[in-house]
Amino acid sequence: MSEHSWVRRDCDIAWCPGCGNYGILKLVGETLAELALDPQQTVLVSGIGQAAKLPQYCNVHFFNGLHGRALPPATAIKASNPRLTVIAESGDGDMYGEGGNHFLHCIRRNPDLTNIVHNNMVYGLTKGQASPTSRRGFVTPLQVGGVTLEPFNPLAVAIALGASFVARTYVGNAEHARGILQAAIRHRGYALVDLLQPCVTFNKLNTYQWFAAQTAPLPDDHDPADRVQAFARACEEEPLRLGIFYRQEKPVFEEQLAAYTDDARPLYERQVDLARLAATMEAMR
Ligand SMILES: Cc1ncc(C[n+]2csc(CCOP(=O)(O)OP(=O)(O)O)c2C)c(N)n1
Repeated sequence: MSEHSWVRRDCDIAWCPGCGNYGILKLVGETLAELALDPQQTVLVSGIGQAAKLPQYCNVHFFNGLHGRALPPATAIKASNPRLTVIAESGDGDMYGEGGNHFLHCIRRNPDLTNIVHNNMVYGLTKGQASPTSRRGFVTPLQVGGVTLEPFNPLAVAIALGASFVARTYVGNAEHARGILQAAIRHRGYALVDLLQPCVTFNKLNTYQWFAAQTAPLPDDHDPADRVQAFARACEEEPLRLGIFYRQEKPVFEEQLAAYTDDARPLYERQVDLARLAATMEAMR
């Protein structure tokens, strides 16, 4: 499978020169190739935004849905065919803002999917408004006096909810990011990768230099099985730690569905019993 070109070379890419998304696209392509995944069995799912365009630049099955709504279809795709590798990816606004409710409850469901969040701390597509992860004081055309809100802390929230895999990495550290993406995709259960990424056009605060100075690996003695330690480190802001904060094995959503109790065949392989469906509809009239 290694000869499959995961990244398309036959389309124009609508990202600004220097955008961190180019690095993420390269990383995703390299990681899928290194894991030797079958392109026919791999699905990318995204919402709306610059980050959410990524699946369109890949040679892969994808579903590009509504703003903030990547996780529900990703969960459904995995449930209807658990053999697929499902990756939901989008921006920080899409996943933590408009999609915040789905983010919380997807963690509780624990479907076996990877959730890559391109975290550039800004709404890029709509030209630079503050996102949930924007830092305090960040001045935008809308937040003219600077952001006054406390930034949303996705790692701390995910750990508090008992997410089964929680990691942060930075696109400027490709080797680290590749390792994290591999581990997240291999992990069985919901895996959050908060992937820090500069927006060179609309975020002049959180630049490549800022991320390089502001990030540092988790200490060598960090134990990803220790939830309290993971939570404490997720709450640190200076530096922003990189690595696998927390990891645990727990039952996955699709495995527990009643539809799979007596029948292991994926839902999409089954015939709908039209007579039974008609009777159910009739009973509801
Ligand atoms: C319900 C709804 N609200 C708002 C919008 C407008 N909108 C589209 S993309 C976007 C922000 C995207 O930001 P982010 O998810 O951080 O991704 P980025 O563009 O920075 O990669 C917004 C507000 C929309 N399309 N739908």
